Amino acid sequence: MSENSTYKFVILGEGRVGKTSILSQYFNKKFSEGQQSTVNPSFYNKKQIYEGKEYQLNFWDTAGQEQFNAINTIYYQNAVGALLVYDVTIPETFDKVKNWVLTLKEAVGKDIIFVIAGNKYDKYDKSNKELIDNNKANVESYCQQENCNHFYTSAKTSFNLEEAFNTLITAVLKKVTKNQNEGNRKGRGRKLEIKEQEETKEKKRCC
Ligand SMILES: Nc1nc2c(ncn2[C@@H]2O[C@H](COP(=O)(O)OP(=O)(O)OP(=O)(O)O)[C@@H](O)[C@H]2O)c(=O)[nH]1
Ligand SMILES: [Mg+2]
Repeated sequence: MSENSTYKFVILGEGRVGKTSILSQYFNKKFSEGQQSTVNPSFYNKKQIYEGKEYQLNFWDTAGQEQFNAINTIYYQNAVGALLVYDVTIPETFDKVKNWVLTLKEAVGKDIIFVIAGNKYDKYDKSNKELIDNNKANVESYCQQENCNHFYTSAKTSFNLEEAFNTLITAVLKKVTKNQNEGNRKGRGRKLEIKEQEETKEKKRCC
């Protein structure tokens, strides 16, 4: 049986937090101040070599607006990893991330690997500093409790995007290869057992 080498990732978060902009910057090095709200989900593909093997990673962009939430559930089925995005200048969008985590775990399983991105960090200035800093302890304690990584990002300047994606991709591929290796070992173990049983039978027949 051939091993799976295509994996699905999703990017989730409240409307207008910057999901499409993050993907557009990371994959196409493009940023638009006038980015339109996503209506139809689409995906970006990335080829990734990990431990000498090639993987196809598909990153699905979804619409964050409430009216599309029912549609979203279809898109995150079978996902192995997720980038959860909030807008650092709107702390309530971080509370929505917590809801997404619950929904995601329910739909995909509690082992789903996710990274949280506090996006629009380029807006960290005098007017937003206090707001962002005040929410930091809340974010950190949640990430500690959930054992996940958090990055401040900017789709505008591409700040920390490589780091966030690399962390997510590496964690997923590490888990996937570990599962595959364990599966192979079990498979080989079973084959050995069967062979031994057959040899015993052969011996019984011959003598
Ligand atoms: N300054 C700044 N603006 C950003 C950043 N990321 C996105 N934006 C702006 O925020 C707005 C919304 O960005 P989108 O990428 O469309 O957000 P989205 O999460 O995909 O929104 P939906 O598709 O409606 O769910 C756009 O005007 C972007 O230009 C960022 O890192 N910094
Ligand atoms: Mg979008």
